[in-house]
Amino acid sequence: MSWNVGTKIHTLPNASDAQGSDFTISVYDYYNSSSLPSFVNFNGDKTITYSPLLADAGEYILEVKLTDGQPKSSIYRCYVYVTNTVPDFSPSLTNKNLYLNGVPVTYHLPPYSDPDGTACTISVKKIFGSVRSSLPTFITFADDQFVISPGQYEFTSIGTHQIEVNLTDTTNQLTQRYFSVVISNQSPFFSTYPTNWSRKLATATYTYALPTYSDPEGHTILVSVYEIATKTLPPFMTFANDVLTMTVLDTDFAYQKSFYMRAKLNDTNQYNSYDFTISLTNTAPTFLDSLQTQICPLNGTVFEYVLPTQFDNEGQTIIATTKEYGKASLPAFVTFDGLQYTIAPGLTEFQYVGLYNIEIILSDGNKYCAVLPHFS
Ligand SMILES: [Ca+2]
Ligand SMILES: [Ca+2]
Ligand SMILES: [Ca+2]
Repeated sequence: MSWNVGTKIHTLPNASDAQGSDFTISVYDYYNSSSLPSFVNFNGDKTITYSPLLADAGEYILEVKLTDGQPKSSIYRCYVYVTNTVPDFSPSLTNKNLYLNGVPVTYHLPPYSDPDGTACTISVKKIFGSVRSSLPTFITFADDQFVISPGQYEFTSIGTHQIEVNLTDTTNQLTQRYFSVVISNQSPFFSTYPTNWSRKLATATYTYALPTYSDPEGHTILVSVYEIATKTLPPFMTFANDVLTMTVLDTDFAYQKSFYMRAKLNDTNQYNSYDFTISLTNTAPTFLDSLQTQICPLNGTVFEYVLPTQFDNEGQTIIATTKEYGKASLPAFVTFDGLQYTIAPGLTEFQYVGLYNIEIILSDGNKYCAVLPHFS
């Protein structure tokens, strides 16, 4: 028979002798025929009582001998197993995951017991590989309960911590169970992705506000913005209070391009980066109306041709220059003051009769357009 500790009564079957003689029953230890194990009691009749202590756990063989006083006897063997079972938890331990948000997490161990009914004691360790040490300072254990309480800024606590729980019954039967504490931190983030931005290169002060942002654990967020290529801000930009301020002149042609920018949100442990572009554009000046071919009869008249209005989208100063197309200057009978032509061939200057292609270039100092009015 086999059982955990505790009293058990074993009643032997009825016995008889073929000749009807009186007979006696004796019970003894197979290994020591002069005695019984200390926890076994036989009443001389049919009852064997087992009252083992935990210290008696083990395997035993008893022999039961029937004898009628004659040399003949019958011997029966009885196998006895006294067991001592380790204590354990039910249900098993569970892992604990938490974020570094300053809110303590408690973990009460599940119920535990020793099937043999003895009291259990618990000790806990941190285990790393085969190295055991006391619990980290941010984990305390008392009254079967863990309190996991890393400070909101205790970034050194981030990671996986393996905890060993040693459950021991009064006979030092040990069960080791494990669970892990995983402490995580998340990076701050923008509510919406920063948008690309483009404006004209006018004399202006522009602002670009970053989207709102937050940190899942409520950490303080450091915000920085810089040009990716130079790791700093271009000279015309400043950044304060989540706003980029850009102060440009319409003649800052060096800034007429796209700046590849990065905004970084950092809780000093985790960060997120967001890339966007800041662009300043410039377009060439134009005439608001088309130019007209001028036909000037050689009759001694002085003709004037006032050009249409010139316009630059960015408001830059427009410089108009002109010459005969393919030549270095205007024809000798034409003069230009920036806004109008004066065409004054002399009455008898027959050598000027013909078609002249005149080129005008409008420049804002950076971009220009060229048009060809015709005089004839
Ligand atoms: Ca036990
Ligand atoms: Ca965080
Ligand atoms: Ca322009």
